[in-house]
This record gives sequence, C-alpha cells and structure tokens, in this order.
Amino acid sequence: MAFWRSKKNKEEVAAGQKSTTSSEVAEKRPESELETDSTESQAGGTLPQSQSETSASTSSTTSPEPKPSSGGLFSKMRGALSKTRQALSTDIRDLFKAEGTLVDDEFLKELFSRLIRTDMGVASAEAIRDEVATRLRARVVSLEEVLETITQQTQTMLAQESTEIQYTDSGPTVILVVGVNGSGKTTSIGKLANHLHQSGRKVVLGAGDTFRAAAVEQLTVWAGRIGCEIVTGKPEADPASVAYQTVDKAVAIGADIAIIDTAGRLQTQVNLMQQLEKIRRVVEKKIDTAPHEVLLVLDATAGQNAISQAQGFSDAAGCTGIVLAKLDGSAKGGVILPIREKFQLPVKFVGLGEGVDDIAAFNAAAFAKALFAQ
Ligand SMILES: Nc1nc2c(ncn2[C@@H]2O[C@H](COP(=O)(O)OP(=O)(O)OP(=O)(O)O)[C@@H](O)[C@H]2O)c(=O)[nH]1
Ligand SMILES: [Mg+2]
Repeated sequence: MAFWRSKKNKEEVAAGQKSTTSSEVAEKRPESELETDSTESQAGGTLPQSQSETSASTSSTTSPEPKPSSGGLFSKMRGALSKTRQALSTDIRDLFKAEGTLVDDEFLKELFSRLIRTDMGVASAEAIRDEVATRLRARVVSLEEVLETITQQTQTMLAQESTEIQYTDSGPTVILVVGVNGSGKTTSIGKLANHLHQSGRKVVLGAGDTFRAAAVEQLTVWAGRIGCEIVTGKPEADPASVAYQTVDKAVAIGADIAIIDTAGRLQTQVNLMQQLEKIRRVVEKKIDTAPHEVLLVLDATAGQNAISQAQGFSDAAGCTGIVLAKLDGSAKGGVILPIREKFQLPVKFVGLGEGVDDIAAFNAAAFAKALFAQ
C-alpha cells in the first residue's frame, strides 16, 4: 500500500549519492531554465547496417531565437492539467452539500471511485482515501478541507529526489530519448533542446530515427527554430552510427549537450530493443560514461495504456528518467501516480503543449496543486 514511502527512502539514499555531482554542476551552470515556479512500429525491422555504410551529415542553422516563455510555468501547468482537474473537481464536488459532508464509509467509497477515474490506479486512490479517512473521518468537512488533504497526500506520493538532468562534469552530456511510437519523443527533444539552448548551453541534436525521412525533417525543423546543430544520416542509415557521429560532433565543437532521437518501438520488438543497446554501446565507446540520461517519453493521453505499452522499456533501455508528454490534452493526468509507482524512475519533465516553450521540469508540489487546487 505505502509504495511511495519505501521508495522515498531509497530515493533519499540515491539523492545523497548523487548530491556531489549535482551541486558541482549547479555552481557551474545557470539553472534558471525549466524551473517550476510555483503503434505498431517497424515490426520485423532488421538490425542496422554497419557504421561504414552510413554517412552522417551535420548542419548548423541560424534561425532567430524562439520567443521567451510568457506567463509562469505554474499557470501553464495548471492550464495543461485543466481537463484532469475539471473532471476530478466536478466529480468530487458532487459529493459535497453546502452545509458540509460527513466523512464516513459511504463518502470514502464514493471518493475512491471518483479518484480512480483519473487513471491514478487503485493503489494511489486507496492511499489518498486512507489519508482522508485518517485525518477527517467522522467529521463534517468542506470540499476545501478534503482537497487540501488530497493535495498534500498526492505531493507526498509524487516526491522524488531530483528532476535535474545529470550533467557530466566534463565534455558533452549525452541524452538518449526513447519510447513507443508517437509518444512525443521528437517534440519533447525540440522543446528540451530549446530550453537548454536558451540557458546558454551549446546543443547538438542527433536524428537517430532514420527509418522515416519525415522524422529527420521534423527534427531538422526544430534545430532550425532553435538555432542549434543537427547530425543526420541517410534514409535507413544505421541509427547507432548517427548516434556516434552526434557525440563525435558534440565533442569536436565543444558542445554541452547531445540529444539523440530514436524511432518509436515496443519493448517486445527484440530487434529494435537490441538496436537501442547498440546505440548505447557505440555512444559509450566515444564517452565511457555516456549516455548520461536515457529519457523514456510517455504519452499522458494514453492513461494506463502508456504504462502497459512502456512496461519493460525502462529496464531494457536502461532509462534514467521519464518525460510525461501531452499532459495538456489529457483528462488522465492522474496517471503520473502509477507511473511513479511502477517505473521507479523520476519524472524529469512534463510536456504541456506543442509549442516551443511547452515543457516544464517536474515539481511534485506544483503538480499536486495544479491537479486539485480550485
Ligand atoms: N498537445 C500536445 N501534443 C504533443 C505534445 N508532445 C507531442 N505532441 C504531439 O504528438 C504528436 C507526436 O509527437 P512526436 O514528437 O512526433 O512523437 P514521437 O514519439 O517522436 O513519434 P514517432 O517518432 O513516430 O515514434 C505530434 O503531433 C506532436 O505535436 C505535448 O506535450 N502536448
Ligand atoms: Mg519521432
């Protein structure tokens, strides 16, 4: 039941182990960016050709800087979560009478059934219900009192050690981005690259999804908008080769960050998962600590399906963090709770729309507040 409690302890240990690197990096780098104020794939796809068969090319673009963020990230997150919040608060508000409502077994049962409609899963809904019972049972309460308890409990369950990218001390930080088809990988890369670029970091993108020409074009458009370099391969080139060339380029030009896109895949597609391993291996050949981050992009609109789709991904691909994309289109924002429970991975970023600024570093307090606050 209290899955988040034991996990939190583990996270505190992990946070302690990582703290030296993080603080060292924090001294060196401005962290103003991203602060929260507040399917079927290429089935039967073959393993890639040898690296020598690929001729990756690089290009630099000089488009104007994207416009800076307007409005606070909290209000953006609140806006993105409006569908989930409206569904929830309408549901929960129905339980209250003007003069207040008695917290009894019947109320708790009703509260539970309304909470699970946000795809937060049984364990999370039970935990919230039990906290409401512990604090408020046998009292006549207002909607606000119950929401406050729910918000605090949600924040506790979402707490995690860090949303920071684990930057390497020297040389480029290499970020590999993986996930099932259409989850939002390429768009999230574009938005993340923009924020890193705006914070003064030199970014190189790697168009590692070489199966579709459109995928390379899509990332090239993002590079153009941001004004950063991109490494591309020929159509159907070896993605591992493009990844290698991307890291090579990043080292050569003294870039701070290399972000490598990959084609969508299911964790059941053995060849394609092996291809990810190959990408990891060749990147590691260039920088032995790389990839420093492997971000798994999940689609919030898929609700619980996002979990089953991506199950196994985290182990197979050695993921280090989650990007929860498309929160803005989802009435199932509660899915973040079972994601935290099942994947044992920090949610590092949330996608709040298709625009260049529509990404935020995950913040448990802001998220819980945006989810429930009236
Ligand atoms: N509303 C909204 N749409 C998003 C977000 N992120 C991505 N999208 C949209 O989702 C669709 C798929 O996004 P992509 O970035 O192409 O997804 P992908 O995972 O790279 O897809 P494949 O490369 O085909 O596997 C596009 O129409 C994006 O504009 C988001 O945070 N909010
Ligand atoms: Mg893509």
